[in-house]
Parts: sequence; C-alpha cells; structure tokens
Amino acid sequence: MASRLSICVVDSHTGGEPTRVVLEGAPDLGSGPLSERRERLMTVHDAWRRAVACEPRASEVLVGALLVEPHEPGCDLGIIFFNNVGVLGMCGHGTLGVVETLRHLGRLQPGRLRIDTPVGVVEAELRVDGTAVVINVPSHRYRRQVPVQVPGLGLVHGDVAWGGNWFFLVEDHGLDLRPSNLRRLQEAACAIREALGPASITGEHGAEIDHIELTGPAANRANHGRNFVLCPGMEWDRSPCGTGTSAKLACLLDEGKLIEDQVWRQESLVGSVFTGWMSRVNGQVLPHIQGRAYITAEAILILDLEDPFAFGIPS
Ligand code: PYC
Repeated sequence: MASRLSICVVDSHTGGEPTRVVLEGAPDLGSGPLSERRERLMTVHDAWRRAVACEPRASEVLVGALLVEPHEPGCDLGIIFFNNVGVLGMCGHGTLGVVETLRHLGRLQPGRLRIDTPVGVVEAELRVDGTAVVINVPSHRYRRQVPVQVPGLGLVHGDVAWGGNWFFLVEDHGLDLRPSNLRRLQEAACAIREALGPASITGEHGAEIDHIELTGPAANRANHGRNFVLCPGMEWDRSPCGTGTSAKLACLLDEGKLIEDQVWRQESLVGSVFTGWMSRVNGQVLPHIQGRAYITAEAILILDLEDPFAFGIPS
C-alpha cells in the first residue's frame, strides 16, 4: 500500500483572502446534486478536507474549492467549497479564485461560465482586464433589525440575510472597522455569533447563521461601505466577502437605499474592494460581485501516512 498520498492544488488570493483549488487527488464523491455530494464530503471524507484546509498545510483563513462534475443541466462545472471547520454553501471570493485558476491554467478565456454549487447555480464572467464578475444565487433579507443582547457588547441589532450563506449584519456595534482594532472586532463578532443560538435567532427554517458581518463607513471615500466578516471557523475574511456583500446588497435594496444596477463598492478591513450591484437576470434581481484574484502557488500536497498530522490538526 502507498505510504503517501498526493493532492495537486493551485492557490490564489482574492482581496487578501486565499483560495486553494484542488485539481487532482480528491475523493470520489459520486454523482447527484451537489448538496448531497457536499454531505458526503462532510460525513465520509472529512479527514481529506482537514488535510487540505487545516494546519499544518493550511490555516483557518483558507477556503478550499473542490471542482466536480456539475449536476444541474447547462453547467460547465461544479464547485464544493470547504474550510477549516466544514463546508460552505457558496463562496464569492473563492469563485473568483477558481476563475483566475482556470485562466492561469489556460482552461478559460474571457466569457461566461455556469457553475453548479450546493446552494444553486451561479455564473461567472471573466473579463479581458483580468477581473471577473460573479452572478450569485438569489439573495434576500429575511429579518430586519433583530435585537440581541451580547455579553461584553450590550444590545445590538442585526439583519438576517441570505447571500449563499446565512449572515447577521450589525451596524450598531460601536466599533471602528480598522486593522488596529482587530482583536476587539474578532471578540465582538464571536460574542455576537455565540449569542444568536441561545436567543433562537436563525435563518429560514431554523438554519444556523454562521457568518457575522459588522458593517460601517468606508475608510476610502471612493467606496460606499466597509465590513468585517467573521467566517464559520471564527476566522475573519480578508476580502469584502462575496456572499457577505451579496447579503449587504440585498438588505440595501430591501431598505430602498440601493436601486437596481446602482454600484456599491464594498471595502474589507484590509482595504480590498468588491464592486457590487443588483441586476435583473431572467426576471430575478441577482447580486453581481466584481473582483480580481491572483495566483500565489502551484503545489503538490504530500500526505505521509506515517505523519500523525497527515490529515491535519482539527480546528
Ligand atoms: O467570499 O463569499 C465569500 C466568502 C465566504 C467565506 C469566506 N469568503
């Protein structure tokens, strides 16, 4: 029996947030809807997920992207996103990372791709300037200004919104969204996340809200807002978060603060920017997220089966 396994990957970052696209060495997840194959990844192949996304080969900040055959008719590929603690529904920065990876490998020319994900079909358009636009799943605000008492922070209010993942968007947190305040932001967002379950605040049908988005004014006057997004593994998104920006756009539209086709430039804590807008596609108003990813590495991950941490250090 082989004493080593190899996994071929390409790494990139989008606005500072890394994506690791797996090209070879993935487990066979079978066929069927991606939601079922995502379940199989979680239940049967979780050690493989940890090997790719956890220390010592990766870190809490990395999002993995497993390319699979699509299930939905008319799609060019399927993607299952995962991180240090589990799987994601959709990932905006990660989709931009996949597009750049395919372009880097010579597998993609400017034009459109239809992509199957566990939460629905999305599209991506690679532009000649190297940027790409993700046309995300339908996004909406489910509940408005839900109060929650948070230890160490007090009473805050949040919008519950779907952007391909569930978000709790809080504006009255009273904190400056700047890098020197990082520890406080992380503590506050973690405390909000932990307060939601006991307060029975969920997404639709009792879905767990696993992303917290603290919003506020932009630092750069060219932009419209800044965010700090806490991801499910309690790590923060260095990018403005594609699904988080989609959730924000849905709230702004619902609030009447944004109209169709109006541009919203969303800034992250590190100052990276996604340009977002809501536009009608086949009768549905969908979030459009434009950004750019850059390749950082091509690598072969080695899993030495004698290594006690071959399958990662669980987060
Ligand atoms: O860009 O949608 C996103 C995302 C989700 C988690 C990390 N990034």
